[in-house]
Amino acid sequence: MAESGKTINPAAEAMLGKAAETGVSTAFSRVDEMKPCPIGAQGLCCKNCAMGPCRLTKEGQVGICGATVETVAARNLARAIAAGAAAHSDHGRDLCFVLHGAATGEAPGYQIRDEFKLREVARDLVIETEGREKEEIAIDVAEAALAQFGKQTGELAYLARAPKKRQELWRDLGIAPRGIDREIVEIMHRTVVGNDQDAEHILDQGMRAALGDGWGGSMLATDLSDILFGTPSPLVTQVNLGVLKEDEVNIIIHGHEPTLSEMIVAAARDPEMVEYAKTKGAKGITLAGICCTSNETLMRQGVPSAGNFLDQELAVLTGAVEAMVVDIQCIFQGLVAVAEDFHTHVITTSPKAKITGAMHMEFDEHRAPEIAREIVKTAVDNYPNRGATYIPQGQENMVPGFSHEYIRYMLGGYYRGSLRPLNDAIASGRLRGVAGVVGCNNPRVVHDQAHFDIVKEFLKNDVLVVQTGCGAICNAKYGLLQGEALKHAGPGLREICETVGIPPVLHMGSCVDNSRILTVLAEMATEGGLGDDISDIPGVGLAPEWMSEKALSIATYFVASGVYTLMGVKSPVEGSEAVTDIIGRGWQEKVGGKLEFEPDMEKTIQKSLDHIDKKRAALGLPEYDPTRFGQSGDRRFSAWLKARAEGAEVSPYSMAGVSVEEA
Ligand code: BF8
Repeated sequence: MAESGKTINPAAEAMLGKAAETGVSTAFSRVDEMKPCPIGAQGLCCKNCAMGPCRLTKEGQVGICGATVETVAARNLARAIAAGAAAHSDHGRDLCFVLHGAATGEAPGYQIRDEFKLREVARDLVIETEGREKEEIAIDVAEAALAQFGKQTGELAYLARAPKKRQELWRDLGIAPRGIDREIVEIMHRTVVGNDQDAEHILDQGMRAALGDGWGGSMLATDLSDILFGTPSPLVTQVNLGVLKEDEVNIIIHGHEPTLSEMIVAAARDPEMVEYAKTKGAKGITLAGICCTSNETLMRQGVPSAGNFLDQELAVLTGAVEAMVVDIQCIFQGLVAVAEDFHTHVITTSPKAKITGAMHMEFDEHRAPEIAREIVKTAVDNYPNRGATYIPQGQENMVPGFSHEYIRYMLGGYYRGSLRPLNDAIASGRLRGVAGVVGCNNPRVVHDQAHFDIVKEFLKNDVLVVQTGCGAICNAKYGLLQGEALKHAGPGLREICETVGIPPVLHMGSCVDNSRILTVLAEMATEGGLGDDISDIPGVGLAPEWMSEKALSIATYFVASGVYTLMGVKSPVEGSEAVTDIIGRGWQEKVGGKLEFEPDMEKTIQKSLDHIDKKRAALGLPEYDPTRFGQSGDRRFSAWLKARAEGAEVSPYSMAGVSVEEA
């Protein structure tokens, strides 16, 4: 870890030095000044009516209305889940409008890039495809998708993608979501003063709304993004603040929706615009992403990433950013204050998110290419205003783009694409299990450290890791999202990755793309060999540096789908033993997954591996034994080459006799 003790990213450390020198405030410094409210931190502040706010401090105390500690903590958690589910789902809703516009021609600039996926989605939404033009199908898909938000009865169409057993469980428990919006609204209703006052019952609705996010709003956001912008497949790009260029116009795209950012990519790559940048003295235009906009554009367009959540203010501090273009979610208001010390324009674009003091250039999908050009031109025009710059050196290669479609393909091509080899690898013990390590950064813990330490330890233990969101960008910075990372992998994992030709950590996209992980888990459960439900799979979900309400929604839908999910930092309900028990032991009994908050990383790793081993045992799989498999092919080959270079008389046939130790 670097000197400040606040980040493990040397580029971020360099920028923190600059912030300290110049007295610029960032989240890294504000966190020292802002002690968390001890009552709110425990989940025990109730401000749902004007008789309070009631500040409960211990078990047994009640609010003015008589609400108990567990009711208050459950209501607070449920409301946070509702907010997170609303954010993801509203993102999905907007993509419905863009798809509709693309199909009718009212949204010029957008097109249907993945017709195959369109037809697949149409099938799942029960829309006729035979003999129809893609535009006709797309209009119906967009309308059917929109209807999923406002549905009042029945259940969401995509629940049918879950294993049969899981669907039945949801129905039996009464938590199968009827409509995406309805479940969110119902949480708001239930948590109004004097309404639902049974913690377990409130939190059941939390699961229902979260499932509406994972198997509804987020899954639609992912699918429609793929239809419009292409289903990702692996490519090579770069990450870290060093992707910014001293002699080019630097534009950062930050936020979540791919709709505007895709247009900005096109505008920034337009040769005319590049020529225009040259007239201003720049050598060209560099576009770089932050947060999930970055995930969206790096996996489809190869746009490099300047970093994750906590890197956003540091990027402006370089003095080399002409425009920070933001849309929705995870955007620090503090960006505007940092930008005041530089020439950087912070440009808000969403009708849903303005920031006082920022420039607003509102996005409208009906004239997206034009607006994108205006934004890029504004950035270019700002280049001559640039003062001194300081871009920390260093960037790393990464290979993003492992959509579930690509994972299926890479395991067997078009002809035999399936997850069978993955299941077999787990069943044989070559892979101990799988882990999804996702979510944010949080300045209350060391930037990037938990993500990196946990994932490295999983790799050593032959656990295949998939990542999304800021967790994925984090480990890309430290080289784990490329082939070279195999040096960290245990023998079985290494063998699998070498055979398939993949890095040991798979980037699966943005935070709404956690729905891709659900799809993979559902397919693993139905493929055979690993039980018949998601809760049977030797796997875990983690968000070790979470901070957003969206992470709580994600965690809850993973748990309700059967996944043991461990969150770091701190528990938002630590003031209530009863609620801690409901979401842990209680949910474990109900849905086969449990939600646990574990700030200790060593314990998190141990609990994860223990859980994976327990699931292996329950399936009757051989105990994990790292010595059983894989003297990896290329290590033995390297040893053979080395022996030959040193003059040893080795024939190609002796390769098998060279021990790994010699490598
Ligand atoms: O949705 S991981 S900090 S950027 S909330 Fe935000 Fe967290 Fe990053 Fe993407 Ni997800």
